[in-house]
Amino acid sequence: MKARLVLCFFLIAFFLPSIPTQAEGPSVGSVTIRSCRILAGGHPDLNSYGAAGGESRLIIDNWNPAGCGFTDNAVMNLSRPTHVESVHLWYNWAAGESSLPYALSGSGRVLRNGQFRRGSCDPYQTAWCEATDMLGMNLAPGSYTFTTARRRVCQNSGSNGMGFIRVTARTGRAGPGAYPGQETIQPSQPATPELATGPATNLALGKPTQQSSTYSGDFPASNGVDGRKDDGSMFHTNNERNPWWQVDLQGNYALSYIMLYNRTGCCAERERTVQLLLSQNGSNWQRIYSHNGTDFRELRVEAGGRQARYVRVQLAEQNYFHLQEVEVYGVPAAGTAAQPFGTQPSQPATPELATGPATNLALGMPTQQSSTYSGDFPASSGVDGRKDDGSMFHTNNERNPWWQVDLEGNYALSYIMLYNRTGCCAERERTVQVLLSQNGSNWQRIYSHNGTDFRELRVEAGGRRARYVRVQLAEQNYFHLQEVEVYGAR
Ligand SMILES: [Ca+2]
Ligand SMILES: [Ca+2]
Repeated sequence: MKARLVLCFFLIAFFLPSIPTQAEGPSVGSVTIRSCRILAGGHPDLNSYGAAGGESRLIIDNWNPAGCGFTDNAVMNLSRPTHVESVHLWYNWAAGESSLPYALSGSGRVLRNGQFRRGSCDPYQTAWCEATDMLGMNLAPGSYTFTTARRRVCQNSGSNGMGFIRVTARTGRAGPGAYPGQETIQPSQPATPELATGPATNLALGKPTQQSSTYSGDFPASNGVDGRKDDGSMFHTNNERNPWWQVDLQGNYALSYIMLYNRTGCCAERERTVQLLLSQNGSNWQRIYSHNGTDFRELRVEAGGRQARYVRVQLAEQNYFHLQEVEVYGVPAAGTAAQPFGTQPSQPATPELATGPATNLALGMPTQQSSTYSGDFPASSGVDGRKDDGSMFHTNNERNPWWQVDLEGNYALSYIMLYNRTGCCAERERTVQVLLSQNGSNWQRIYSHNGTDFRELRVEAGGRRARYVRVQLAEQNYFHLQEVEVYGAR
């Protein structure tokens, strides 16, 4: 067990590239990352374990030493009956946080609502701690998903969108009776009554959104998933025919129900014809609900376990369309994995942009930032072509710090690339937003990051025209990026 913890600290060292010299210090001995038991790269499977059973040991470790962001789910595939003893993950705990709720599901059913509890911590980075839950469950072969209420599961680039988990278990003999006196849970087995109430996680919270038009910058599409239910936090389209709003859950889920929260200060009658549509690919939609023409404050629409990645609400008439919030509840669909973070809903580029332009329009152009941390980190470092920590822009620690570039002409933008700091502190950019403007005064927010760490982030601009590109944090913090690149055409 002690050796396992030592390995954990090395894993932590790779979460935080800023501390390798500490993690390689004498107190953790001569173990290196190569000593870690990488049993099955991105697709953990007990086939690669191969023991006859009976021995308790680490059986799944889908870590690999690549870039790591945070997601809210991890998948394990069991190829034989298994007595799963414990599940572990590691992350940077918030102050005062001691447990993390999760749901274990198989075949779209919740098998267990558990808690990861804070355990041993890294001696140097004391907020980085092991999170453990003792399961003691006998699981039949199949695919199982751990879903956490917050994005705390490490997702690395080689995991096909799946999070990072470690599982200790004993394998059993195949077939019934592998564990005398204990029932083996089948992934397709109905959940026990106390679990059938379903998980309480709002799948839409903080996910990427779009709307057919935006009434004003105060009411972007992202207001529909910001967790606030008040008129100051609505999405709001223009008055148009069949206006719509949608959210990308970034993975296929078996949906239980959707909650719509209507405007309260006025105008609730505009939502009388609201419809709800689902899609697995963002192109083919299935309408599952049409409202009956009455006013509502809160509306619950049953989804009956239908699978979807995209949820759209839309009016069946011409009007303004606004809601304070949309919540989506369900569980991960079996055998699917979330898309890598940072991806956007399918948004076909215009033909001339689809081939991908090669010129970085921002390179060497005039820049500004809301404040300058020191003379070593001017705004112009964001467009000097260098991607290293010695060439960052860097603001003070302030509310909603921003940086922007003037392209000195309006362009139809294809996409924007953000390159994050690498030596440390990448987590400061978790709330980054991208805004566009044609005149430097009126801004349109086209992207809000989902709260995960990133190294490189590509934000699709869908051919929108802009002269000014701004990046900004949605919170108080220092703000720094190594480089910002802008691609598009005249
Ligand atoms: Ca809201
Ligand atoms: Ca630079």
